[in-house]
Amino acid sequence: MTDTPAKPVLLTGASGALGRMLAKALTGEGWTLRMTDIAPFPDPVPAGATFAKADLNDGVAILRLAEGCGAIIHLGGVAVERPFEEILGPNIRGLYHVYEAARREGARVIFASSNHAIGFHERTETIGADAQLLPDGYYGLSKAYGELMGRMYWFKHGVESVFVRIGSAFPEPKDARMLATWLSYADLERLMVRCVVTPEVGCCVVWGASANGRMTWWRDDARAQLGWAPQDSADPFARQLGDKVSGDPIQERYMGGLFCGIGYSRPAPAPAQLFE
Ligand code: 15L
Repeated sequence: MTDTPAKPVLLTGASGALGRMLAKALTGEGWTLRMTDIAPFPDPVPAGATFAKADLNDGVAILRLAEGCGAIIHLGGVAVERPFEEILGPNIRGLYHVYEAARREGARVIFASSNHAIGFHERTETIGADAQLLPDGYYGLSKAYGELMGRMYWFKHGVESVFVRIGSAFPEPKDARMLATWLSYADLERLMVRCVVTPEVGCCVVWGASANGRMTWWRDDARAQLGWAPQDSADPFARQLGDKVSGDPIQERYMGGLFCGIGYSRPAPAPAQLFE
């Protein structure tokens, strides 16, 4: 049994894979969840939770859903690289609605950011949470924008945020890149708990990756402040996945992998020294 938040927690993107997992896990801990998604919730709604279908574009709906909530775990929006027009509504305008609701309620936002906000850093680098944002597409750009929005709401309105730069949250790692970036569901759940129940978080970044031996890319984040340390590791999958690489030099060069290669049209890769 973990600490139980005093107020309900709004969970956006509840019908996605991570939302469904967290809905089950957090209600299992006795949390009161208000869940929402544009898609119907595919499972039976767990005891302690309610579900309301809503579009992140609908600011009034988001304000109503957030009423009385102490925290918003914001997983909603487009979760893969897509054309700009598809990202704009859910990920940019929707995020504004989430932050406005948080401001009105005095709620904390736990924003599911992504490694794709920094995807064009090279895999040979080790970067801290304050490294330059280098989004690898429109999706990554929406995550970078979300972090900046959260920063503005903290400095201007005192809205607290944790930006969780999720690596690859799947039941199991799927390829050699994920031997570095994998975040187990159990580590993600424990992280979300700490993000909500830690008394003061200010506005901070945490890298969402398990304790993978190959995770040499990311360091210096807010995990100690949050009291979180990953417990799982992709290492047992190294033998079966070590050779599972794309063969594409762009994907293999940069942290963002596949997303970096989508629509890539530079004749030659960007020289790294320009970004130092
Ligand atoms: C993400 O942000 C995506 O939502 C997910 O589908 C994966 O592609 C993941 O990043 C990743 O980089 O592995």
